[in-house]
Amino acid sequence: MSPQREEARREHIQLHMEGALRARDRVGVQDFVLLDAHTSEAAFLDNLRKRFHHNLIYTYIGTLLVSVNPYQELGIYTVSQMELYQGVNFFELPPHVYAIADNAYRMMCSELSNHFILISGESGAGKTEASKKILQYFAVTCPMTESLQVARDRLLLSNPVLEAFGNAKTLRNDNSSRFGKYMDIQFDFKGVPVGGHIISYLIEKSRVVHQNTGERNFHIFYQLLQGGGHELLSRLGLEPDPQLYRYLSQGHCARESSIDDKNDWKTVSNAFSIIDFTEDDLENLFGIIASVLHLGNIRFEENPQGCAIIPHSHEIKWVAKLLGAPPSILLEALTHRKIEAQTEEVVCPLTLALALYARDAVAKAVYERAFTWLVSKINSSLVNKDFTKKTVIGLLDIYGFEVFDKNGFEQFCINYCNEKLQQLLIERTLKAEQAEYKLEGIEWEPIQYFNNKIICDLVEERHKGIISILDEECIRPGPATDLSFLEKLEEKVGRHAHFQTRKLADPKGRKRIGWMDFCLFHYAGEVTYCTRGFLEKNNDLLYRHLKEVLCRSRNPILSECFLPAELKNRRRPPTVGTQFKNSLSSLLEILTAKEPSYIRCIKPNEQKEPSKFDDFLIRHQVKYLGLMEHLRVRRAGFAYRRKYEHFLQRYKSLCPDTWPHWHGPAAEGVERLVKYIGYKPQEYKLGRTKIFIRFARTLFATEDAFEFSKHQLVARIQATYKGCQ
Ligand code: AOV
Ligand code: MG
Repeated sequence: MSPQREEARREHIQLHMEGALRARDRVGVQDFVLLDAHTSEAAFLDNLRKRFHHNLIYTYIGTLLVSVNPYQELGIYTVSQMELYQGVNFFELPPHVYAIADNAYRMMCSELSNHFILISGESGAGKTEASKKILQYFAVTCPMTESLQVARDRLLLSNPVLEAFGNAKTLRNDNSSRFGKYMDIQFDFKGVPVGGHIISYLIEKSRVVHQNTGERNFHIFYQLLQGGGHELLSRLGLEPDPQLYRYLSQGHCARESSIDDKNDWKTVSNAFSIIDFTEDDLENLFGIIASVLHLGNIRFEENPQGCAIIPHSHEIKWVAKLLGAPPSILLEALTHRKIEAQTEEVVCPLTLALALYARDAVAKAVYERAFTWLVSKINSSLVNKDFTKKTVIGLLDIYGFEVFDKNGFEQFCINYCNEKLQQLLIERTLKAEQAEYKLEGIEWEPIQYFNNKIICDLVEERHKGIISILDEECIRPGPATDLSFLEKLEEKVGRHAHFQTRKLADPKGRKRIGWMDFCLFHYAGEVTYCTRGFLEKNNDLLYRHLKEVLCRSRNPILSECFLPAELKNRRRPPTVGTQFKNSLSSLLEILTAKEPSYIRCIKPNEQKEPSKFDDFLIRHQVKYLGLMEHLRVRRAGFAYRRKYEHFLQRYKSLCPDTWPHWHGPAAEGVERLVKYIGYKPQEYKLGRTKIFIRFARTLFATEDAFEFSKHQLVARIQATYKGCQ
């Protein structure tokens, strides 16, 4: 670090320390642990509110970061801010997402361990923004070689591309992630970012064909129309006005003042050129995007026999051209269905409703597969084979918990995913922490918390959970419907404490109406789901006839995505619910093998407005995120723990008794060591196999001392402790 930077940092720290006490009453404390011993929920909120009104959006609970979305640019993400946080002990500076990133990075470098940063919170709380800030932090502050600059740029630029294809405006968030994303950033042994890998989870493909009022389709459609330019659009047979396309105008907000599609197109085009996409790749990709828009505009009519026909061929011609299929075959596949009858195949015409279903199914399928292709293409540009020994920091940014007036299969999956992540957090913090104290023989007063495992089980348990019941209905011979699915739910999980069904009467209250809801009491609140569409979306059926057309497509992306082997495979693929369940379970395996850091994001108001702190809304989030329980465990517990052997190995040079060798039991060595360097009895406890350190700052001070020269060692450590008391 340059002397100037060091100087600037020290000045900042001093100012911060001096101001801290004076400011405490006015702006709150930066770590909830510093609040009075029996902090009430009101005091917790008060602290959050004070800080928020002073634009201090970050607060710690120990090492967990709580972040409140400011809905305004605060100027706290500059390069000089990044430099300030680089290599600094966690609690020296005000809380920041950069401190979390830096801490994970430093731990990774010093212990050669793998880490992940889990960012959670409801829709619009600021997860995606936080994950972008972290990536930028690494890009700016990590050491870099000239040859690896491209790898770094690709990592950064994968974001705008994936957001264009995977994010959309919803009622909750103008840039809502409609897919889950886990990104490993890979580092070499010097801490240089050398590559990455992305795993995507269940994109909300129903959005391709339908959006609720006030919502939009995926950004890329609008960007292409607004920014693509005359030449490209005419090659794709498109007009710039999004209102002309049925798939883009159902939400009645194709043009949105907060979104600059034209400018975003420029960012995405630039990103594409750096992530190694060829002109052909892009032409084929946009061909697929355009084909979806043309598909949406295909109109069907009914002939006297009640069969669907397509009266105008304009759109069919474009779809056929862009998907690389003969128009007549495509036309037949959109209006007919092949059915296997014993030894032969019979072709029968589709009704109007089925033809509409088939059309939408193609649009969804090609978009979904193009998205998967996009992710794997980005991954191949992020691969770095030159580095075999790598450590990683994983960033998880998923769709947040969401509740709308009407919630369907998509919300069910998204909220289930959030339940699983909450469960991971509970397992790894509240539960594991308390279990460890018990195991290590540390005296401990158990702290009660709500364990949402019961809800996860309700959704995913084999043979008994909602997904299994749904799957059973999907494969059951005979007429299964969304209604019969609901009846099965009532029968099998109807008495579960977190489940309820409501048979709704029509507004006049005379007769039962055909659709019904069920209600889940999620950890984050009650959500009523409408079962309409559950079976269809879980089955995700694409008629064989259409699959054949896509498997023979001359669009190279599609021919990569739809392999002929799919046609031969007569076995039913796993349902969407089961696939999602399995992919979440592998995600949890990936995460379980790594060291965690947590960021809990809070949404301050529903109106997306700056400076508006909605007490009711925030109290609800504080409650369901379990922040009070975290605080209690953190306050009563220990910020850090190390195996005696590891602790001794690292810090033995700090004490003449243990340096250069300690021959007795490691536990005794550690005891001598910490007494020598002046740990106060209340600062630590000795367990069966580990030392437990109550405050992170104690460990940081020890770490500082370790890095300091041996001559200055004792003086420095004593001074540090004086400062801490
Ligand atoms: P999300 O990822 O948590 O929602 P985002 O990260 O997309 O939420 O944040 C929503 C919007 O809030 C952003 O588009 C910004 O306008 C604003 N915002 C969030 N964080 C900040 C910040 N640190 N500084 C300034 N503005 C911010 V979702 O993907 O819907 O679950 O599914
Ligand atoms: Mg997001």
